[in-house]
Amino acid sequence: MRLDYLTIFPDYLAPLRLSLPGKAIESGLLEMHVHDVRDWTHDRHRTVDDTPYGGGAGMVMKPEPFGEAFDELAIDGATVIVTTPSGVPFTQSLARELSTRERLVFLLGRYEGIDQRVLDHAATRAEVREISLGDYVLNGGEVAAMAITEAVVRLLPGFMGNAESLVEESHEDGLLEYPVYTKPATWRDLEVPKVLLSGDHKRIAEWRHQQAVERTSVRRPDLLHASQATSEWEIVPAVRADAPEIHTLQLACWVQEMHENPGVEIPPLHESFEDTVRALETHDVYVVRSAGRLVGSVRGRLDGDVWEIGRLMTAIDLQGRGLGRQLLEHIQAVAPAGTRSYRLFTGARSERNQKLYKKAGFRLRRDLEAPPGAVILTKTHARGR
Ligand code: JD8
Repeated sequence: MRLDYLTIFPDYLAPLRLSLPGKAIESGLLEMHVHDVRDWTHDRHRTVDDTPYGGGAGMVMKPEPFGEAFDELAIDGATVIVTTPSGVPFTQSLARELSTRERLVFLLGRYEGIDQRVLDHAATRAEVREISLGDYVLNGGEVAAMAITEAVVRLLPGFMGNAESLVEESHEDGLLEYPVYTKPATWRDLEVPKVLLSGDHKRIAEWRHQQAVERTSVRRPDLLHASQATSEWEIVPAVRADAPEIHTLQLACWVQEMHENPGVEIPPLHESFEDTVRALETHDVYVVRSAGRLVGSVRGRLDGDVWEIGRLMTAIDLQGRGLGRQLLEHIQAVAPAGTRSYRLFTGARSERNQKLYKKAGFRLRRDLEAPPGAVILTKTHARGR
């Protein structure tokens, strides 16, 4: 990924070089270029601002230096990020979306902001995203750019030493983090919760989920409502007419999977549309729509007394809102009579998916033979206990 920053305070971004380990830049995973907008001025005072048309307090940043910078940096086809208090809120799901881009160009304003024609012109050459860090006023766009950079870059494949931890985080599944503890087991007469010392992974997963839900309901009920509000995303049985969108969502999810796990073999990528149509006959397939768009799907098929769950998929821009968890809960709930256990396959390196399933009580079964590049997770059905 290439990152360019246009600012009148280039030194303000110096800390980025500290937080983004050099090896990511050395390994070519990341390329960072900070530019001083004044370099594209031609007057003695290197002027970048002027009084606002229509009057009012403060100054506005002039368009010409930005235009010349765009030409020299050839921003065509890039994603231009303008950090501004009037932008859309920055979220984890937006971070994930931006992490799929090849190039980000940050426009960082000061004063009262940047002449609007700079954004309008950029939009004729590149994708332009106006993003706000939050509902408070800063003096410029640099701080927001640094936060967005860190949130995006750490999602790049191969960036975080152990991608595993990425999945456990707040906002990943629509819930805040559960409390964490480490040695010593007793500190200043304070004990670590006994369940965490039990070694019972199922009870630990349930306790952690409960803690996350409680914290979220107290501190961020809006998140809880958002994930509860999936009822607005009604999960319904799929029909033949859903097949084209299911196939499209499937391809999108596998491409994302390939992007997040370079070199991973994704068998379903080779499945045809006819395979998707046939699956509507051979499986119980469910879909979710939001504003008419098919945004999620999952399927199940009975193999003896095992309910085989598969193709759990959610649209990239809705990931992290608990929809995946909702689909997983639903497909378990609709398991037919006679089901004694659940089984599912996922990518051996798909930490995100494996965590979702483990959090839901599934266990990784290295003792069972899985297709190449995949792992099997199973869970006993209530009736099977
Ligand atoms: C860019 C100029 C200052 C803003 C007059 C104060 C983001 N969450 C956020 N809060 N503030 C910003 C932000 C502020 C900026 C610029 C981003 C460029 N200012 C202006 C309008 C009122 N001054 C931000 N992201």
